[in-house]
Amino acid sequence: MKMTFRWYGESDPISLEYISQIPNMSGIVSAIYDVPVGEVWSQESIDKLKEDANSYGLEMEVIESVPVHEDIKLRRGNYLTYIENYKENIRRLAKAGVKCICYNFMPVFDWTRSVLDYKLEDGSTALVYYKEDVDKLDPKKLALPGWDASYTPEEMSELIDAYQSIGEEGLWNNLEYFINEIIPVAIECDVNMAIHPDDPPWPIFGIPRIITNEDNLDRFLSLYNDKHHGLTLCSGSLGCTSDNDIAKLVDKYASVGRIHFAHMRNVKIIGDGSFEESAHYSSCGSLDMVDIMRKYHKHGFKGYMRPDHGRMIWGETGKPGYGLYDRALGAMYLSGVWETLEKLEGDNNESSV
Ligand code: DNO
Repeated sequence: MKMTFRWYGESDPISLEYISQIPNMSGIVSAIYDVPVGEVWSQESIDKLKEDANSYGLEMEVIESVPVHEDIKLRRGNYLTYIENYKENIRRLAKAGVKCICYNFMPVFDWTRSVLDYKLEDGSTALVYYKEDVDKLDPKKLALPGWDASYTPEEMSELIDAYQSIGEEGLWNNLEYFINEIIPVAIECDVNMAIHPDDPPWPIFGIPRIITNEDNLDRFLSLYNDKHHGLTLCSGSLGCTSDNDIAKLVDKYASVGRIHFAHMRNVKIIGDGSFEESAHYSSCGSLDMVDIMRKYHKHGFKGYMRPDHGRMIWGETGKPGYGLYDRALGAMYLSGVWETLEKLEGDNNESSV
């Protein structure tokens, strides 16, 4: 396992130096942020990102995300050009030594929450999703960090209608088409493509979402039978409903080498489709983080891991979910669990000789 940390480039208030000071940190997870969705990233900007990371002793082997243009997800308009651009981005990233690309196939909206700075009892703030508040939101007027904010309300309305009319099966067809186009390039470049599950893993605003549960992950993986076609297993996204057993999913997909990127986040399930993000430590939320780590370890997981969203603690302000302190605590906790598992395994091996 290689521990990594998400970094939003030069505009990120957290410096590469700070990231490099977190013990056991192997590299950053980043992207080129100043290029419109769907366009080709310049080789210079990719190389510069890598050099910046390397100059602090950090690798740049994971990209999150190369976003998928809505025309591809709807298979309309300029989708053929955007798919060619996507392939070119895979080639260019591979040239810079990237080994894993995270992406998602969520229509219009990326991760969705009702409040980004909900005050918890201990004074820290966290991202939360309260179903009844989300149900009252107007998707045409929403903009959350990480979303493509370039749509006008009219464009947004048209997009939402378009997804409602293709429905889940239409989205599956378009995903299959996209996968059949890009995976051969990923194989050629030896880059692992790792889809991120939908967050939350259920339809919102009447728009279909399909990367949501075990059946759909099975269906997704069966679209292309090659290990370069795999998953970002996000414990927090899939784990905000008790219908998904994260340790079981990790056990299943790590055993066949299809998890390339592990997002580790704990969540507190509030019931009836609501949840609060919590500190990584198991008893702070609903997930048994050690059990999940144990499953990765059991299968000799060699992929990348990162602490996912953190709370805001110790007075820090910044990008919701992506402050330094709580994510650094998360990274250390996860590295500590991993080191323990490694050493216990060593002990077991010795005692069995
Ligand atoms: C949330 C993230 C997601 C993720 C994309 C991957 O913080 O986990 O925004 O980066 O969905 O494509």
